[in-house]
Amino acid sequence: MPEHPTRPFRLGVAGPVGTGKSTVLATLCRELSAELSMAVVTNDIYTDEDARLLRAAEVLPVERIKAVETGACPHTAIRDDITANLLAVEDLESTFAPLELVVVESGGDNLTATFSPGLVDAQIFCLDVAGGGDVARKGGPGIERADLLLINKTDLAPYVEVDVDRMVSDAVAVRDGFPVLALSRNDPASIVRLSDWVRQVVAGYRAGRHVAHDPGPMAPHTHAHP
Ligand SMILES: Nc1nc2c(ncn2[C@@H]2O[C@H](COP(=O)(O)OP(=O)(O)OP(=O)(O)O)[C@@H](O)[C@H]2O)c(=O)[nH]1
Ligand SMILES: [Mg+2]
Repeated sequence: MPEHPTRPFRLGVAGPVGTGKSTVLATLCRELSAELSMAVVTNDIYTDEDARLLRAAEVLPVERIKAVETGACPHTAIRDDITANLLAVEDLESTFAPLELVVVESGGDNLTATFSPGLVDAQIFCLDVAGGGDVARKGGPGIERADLLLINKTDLAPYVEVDVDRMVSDAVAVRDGFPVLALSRNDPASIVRLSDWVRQVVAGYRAGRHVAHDPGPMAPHTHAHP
């Protein structure tokens, strides 16, 4: 546990493709960058599309947004070999010292990808209602043990016939006390709850109370091609 943290708090945002991770980063920058000195790192497989999206949204000065092109399955760069991400984070931390919060977006992966605790101090796992009301029941390390689980895009629930309350309670049931938050970029109250959660973990980190924990890896597997 860091008694006197000497570097900024590092927060990861992971989750399946298109669940709203970049939008969550943009929201956090909008809500928190006036009170916390921030920078972000995005991960894409082949492009810097997410970084360009965030730069275009003008949520942070462009030079505080760095892209890592993983060239491989996103989980590789956030858990198996975190070197490229650590270099990007450390580069931002030294260029813009003293930063207070660095947010790292994983490339969109499947339900199994989580950050190494060597890269981030806490992680958010992002699902959305459009992925289906039963996803929260499917489990996996991110859904069960990320520091915060988001059930995102709740404004779409009526269109995809998903019961948000049910999805949240399904998630709560598999999370052993870890928090769950229903979120929509169109719901200001939910954005306040998300921002307050981040404020609270950053404050705990600064006070030396934050204990990073590992949601655990995906099941062993290989990437061999015939
Ligand atoms: N209706 C609605 N759409 C949203 C919300 N958040 C994000 N979106 C939309 O969902 C799509 C995907 O959002 P992104 O933030 O790019 O998702 P992502 O998880 O970063 O996507 P990848 O990085 O490609 O995995 C975009 O069209 C967003 O505009 C939300 O709260 N409500
Ligand atoms: Mg994205």
